[in-house]
Amino acid sequence: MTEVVYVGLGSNLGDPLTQLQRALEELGNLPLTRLIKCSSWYRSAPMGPQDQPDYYNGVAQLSTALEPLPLLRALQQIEQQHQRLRERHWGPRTLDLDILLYGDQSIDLPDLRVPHPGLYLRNFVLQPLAEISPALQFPDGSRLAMRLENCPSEGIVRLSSGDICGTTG
Ligand code: PH2
Ligand code: MG
Ligand code: MG
Repeated sequence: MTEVVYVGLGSNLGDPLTQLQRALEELGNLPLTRLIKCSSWYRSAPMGPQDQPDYYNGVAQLSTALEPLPLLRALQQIEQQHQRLRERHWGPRTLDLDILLYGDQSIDLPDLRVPHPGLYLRNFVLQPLAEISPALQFPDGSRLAMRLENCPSEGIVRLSSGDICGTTG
């Protein structure tokens, strides 16, 4: 069984755009997984502690036969390859990979909650998501367009335009 999965990418340390671009390649190289679409990159002020650099964020759409927990472990392994250190909650990081949506499943495990619990409050996730899947509906039946309308749009800038995967169609 393959599922369509959305992964949020974020970085604010160590040449963030290079980290993110490399991470996309690594996502595409995961076993049983194909990278389908990616958003533009967005720059935004940090949510949480303000004494850290601005973040760069984007969203990738994957098709995968990895189950949720094996996918989570694989994403954590990629984060480790980027010398990610876990120092403080919402602190700066070289690479953050979050499972945002896994098909239309709701998952509530000690290590993994899907949809991502912060999803509806984060313009740096909803905006790139809307760029690649504007008609998306969440597992609770709510629509992305409605969630976007209810999320503040301040402080976020879209950087590149078009498809950063380097694929067409
Ligand atoms: N991630 C965090 C904490 N704060 N702020 C922005 N703008 N973007 C992020 O990805 C982000 C954040 C923890 O995951
Ligand atoms: Mg995160
Ligand atoms: Mg994370």
